[in-house]
Amino acid sequence: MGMVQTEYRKSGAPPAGKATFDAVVVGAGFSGLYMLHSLRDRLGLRVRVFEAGNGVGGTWYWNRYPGCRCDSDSYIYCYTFDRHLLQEWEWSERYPEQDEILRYLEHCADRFDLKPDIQFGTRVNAATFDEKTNHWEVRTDKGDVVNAKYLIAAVGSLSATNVPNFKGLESFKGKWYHTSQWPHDGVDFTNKRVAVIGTGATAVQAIPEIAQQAKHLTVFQRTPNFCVPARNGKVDAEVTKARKADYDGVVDRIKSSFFGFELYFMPKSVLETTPEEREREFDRMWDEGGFAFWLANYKDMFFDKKANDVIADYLKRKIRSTVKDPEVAEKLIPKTYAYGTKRQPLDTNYFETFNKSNVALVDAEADGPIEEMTPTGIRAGGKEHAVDIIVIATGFDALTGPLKNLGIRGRGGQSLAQKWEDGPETYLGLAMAGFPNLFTITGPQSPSVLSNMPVSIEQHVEWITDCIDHMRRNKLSTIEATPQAQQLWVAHVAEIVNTTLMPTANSWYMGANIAGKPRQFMPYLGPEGVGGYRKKCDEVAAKGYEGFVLS
Ligand code: NA7
Repeated sequence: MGMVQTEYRKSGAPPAGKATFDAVVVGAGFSGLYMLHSLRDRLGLRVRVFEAGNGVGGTWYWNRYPGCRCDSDSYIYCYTFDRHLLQEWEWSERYPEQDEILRYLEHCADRFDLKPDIQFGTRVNAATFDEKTNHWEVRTDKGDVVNAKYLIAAVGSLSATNVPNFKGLESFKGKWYHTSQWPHDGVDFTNKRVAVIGTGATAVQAIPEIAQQAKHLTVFQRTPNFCVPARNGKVDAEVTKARKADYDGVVDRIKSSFFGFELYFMPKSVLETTPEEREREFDRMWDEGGFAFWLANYKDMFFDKKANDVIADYLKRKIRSTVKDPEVAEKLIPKTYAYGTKRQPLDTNYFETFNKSNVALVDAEADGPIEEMTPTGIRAGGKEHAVDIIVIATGFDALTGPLKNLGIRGRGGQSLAQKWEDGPETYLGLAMAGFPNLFTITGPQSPSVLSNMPVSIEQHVEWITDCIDHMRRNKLSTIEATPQAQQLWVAHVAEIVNTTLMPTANSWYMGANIAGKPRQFMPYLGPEGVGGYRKKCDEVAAKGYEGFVLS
């Protein structure tokens, strides 16, 4: 292992005078770690990874807020490429906490000896394609200038922090924290008056935990969410044993499934069921916890508003029966979008938390939106709420944000950020016309955030590795998506999603959470989910990289 100089390297014509690599990978989370391992140890390439954090882990390095854990079941939220690793690693719970997932990724980095090829504490801020040498010149905030034949963005889909431009935030005399940039030594909420802004998946995890510690908690809600219980806990030893005995089967099933889970829609319309029958099914999914309610419900949930209303009604009744104050319950019930069209948060005592005497809800609609931060708190709807700490759980500039931040310039000096001003355009969510030898792992217009991420990450890493191997074997210097193939893919992504209810919500999938961001549904949804998408990518490769120009 380690850095290997290859015959391939010698056959290229890298510019002289700068450190040169076969590939630069940006990011050392789930995707960057596997990409490094795959290119270096399978193909023998010389790879440099740049990582902004001071350690591996990506999402799991940055997001350390109380209650932070994974919403995918642990037995499938991991690498599957190494069967020994799968057998040896023991997860402590159904949904492990952030520090356990980080320990897992640390373990993987050590197990595969990845750290020597990762430069930590270094952010890539420019990457320019040189048309004379067919190499990328990559620059970092630490002053590095390196060249590489391939540039691979392993920057994650939810890594560009969104701190809204709250008026007066700089005047606030207390402490404020965004959940995705949490202090490593934690935050002590004891005896503090705390505000949480946001009620997305992050806040839904954090609020019950913070409410237990804080003297008082005020939650500022812009849009309420449909939540389903996570039902976290120890996994039965027999279940774990059976899964380990059948890991090949598990891996095959998640790879060919719709969302990368062992979850399957019920092949029936909810409108064809009797109230008793569907209530039984809803109870079963509710009791099962996790994403079953969202991703294994009646098949017409995402297509038919009438069907969706029937399903949403069950969740609304759950909120009403859990939250004791009817006025608060009404504020917590979503009314402006169809169920499932925003990311499903999984909760542990979220709605119950609003029954606590130290917790208050300020709803933008009923009570008035946040107007400004003052030196001592937050003013919303004309009323000042005095707090000592503000927790900003306002999410991310999803999918396109992390890529636009890299300062990428392709052919003719074309800036990716400018090119995407009206929304992303990619081929397969993997590559872009005008940006040769650049690959994006779980980029926009791939299943990405609409799937169990490690499944999609492994698929992309393996596809990119095979592609680079093909380039190497055929002594090719560039691969680039054609504008035609890209146009067709963008149209296909839109056409499929427009048959669903998904674009009707103001979700971060649509870019609606960021002021001024173009409204375009960014992940790729179907028609056969991640399984069908995988087949499509494999077909493209089998046809000699159809839709790409190789030279
Ligand atoms: P989300 O899901 O984007 O949630 C952010 C929350 O913050 C959401 O409730 C937003 O309301 C709210 N928000 C955003 N901007 C503002 C402003 N300006 N004022 C008030 N409230 C605001 O981010 P999360 O971190 O919870 O989750 C992101 C993903 O990470 C999650 O889905 C998992 O995949 C992992 P909105 O709904 O936009 O009206």
